[in-house]
Amino acid sequence: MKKLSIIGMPMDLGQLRRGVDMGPSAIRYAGINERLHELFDEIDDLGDIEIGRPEVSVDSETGLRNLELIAEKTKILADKVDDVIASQSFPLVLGGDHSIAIGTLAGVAKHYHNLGVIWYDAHGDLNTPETSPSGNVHGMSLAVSLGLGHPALTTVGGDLPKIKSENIVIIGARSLDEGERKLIKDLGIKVYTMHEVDRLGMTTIMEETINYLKGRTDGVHLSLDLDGLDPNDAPGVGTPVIGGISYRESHLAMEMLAEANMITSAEFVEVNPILDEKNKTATAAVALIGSLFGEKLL
Ligand code: B3U
Ligand code: MN
Ligand code: MN
Repeated sequence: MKKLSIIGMPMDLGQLRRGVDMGPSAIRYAGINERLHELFDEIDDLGDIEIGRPEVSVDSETGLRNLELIAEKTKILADKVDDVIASQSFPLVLGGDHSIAIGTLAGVAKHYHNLGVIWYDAHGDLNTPETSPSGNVHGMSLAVSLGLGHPALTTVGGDLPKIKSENIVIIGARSLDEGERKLIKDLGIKVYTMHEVDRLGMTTIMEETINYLKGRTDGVHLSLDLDGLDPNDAPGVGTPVIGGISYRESHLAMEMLAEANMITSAEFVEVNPILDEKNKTATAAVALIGSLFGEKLL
């Protein structure tokens, strides 16, 4: 029996722009249930995790914004994701800014020894409090999952690290900070920047990614930041970066993942309806989710 559980995580505490807390609503409004109902035997929308409207706080020692709150809320998400997997259902998390991945990965990682991660993003999200140019936690979530960063975050949902550097593939990177580049080199993280997207094409990148992860992992999480796409195709994101992956290339990537039958959990993040044009970005997210779960053109 094929079961899907949808978890909304309307958290905008990992960055400064308001509106990304409405991402889950925008994605539901764009018709996620209708799109997926034929692809699963059962779809359970678990609603949104309660975030509230907390005061913005800045950690005096590190300059990190909303540190304690992000730790508290991502822990709740981790437990929910853990429960969903334990009930033999596929967890699909709707963000929210990308700091939510701290919770998603903490929950997923309880079920896999060698969890693979595809990080589809214009950014690396590999900053630490020492290297972050902004103090925004959404630029740190991949590093946190590797066990690097503030202990309040790296210990969310259990021991660290949640993932291993050799099990990560980043796709679509085109805005990497100095410290992130150094970390990528030091840890040997596999990255397909936009240079490789142009040079190799998405077909080769996905074939290589699938082969690479297939041999070494026992589950693969897809963390898709809508800003990985070009801002023409996905304008409703907080930090757009020109020269991104096209809508078509992204569909191809999702279709190839569906064929490979390897994704065991997923999240779609950074949809900001206030910055969007007629819900274009949420609509793109829903279409990509359809392809990821095996929707066919013919
Ligand atoms: N690398 C920058 C900007 C950034 C990261 N993720 C997004 N923007 N979406 C930072 O603040 O860490
Ligand atoms: Mn991101
Ligand atoms: Mn990004």
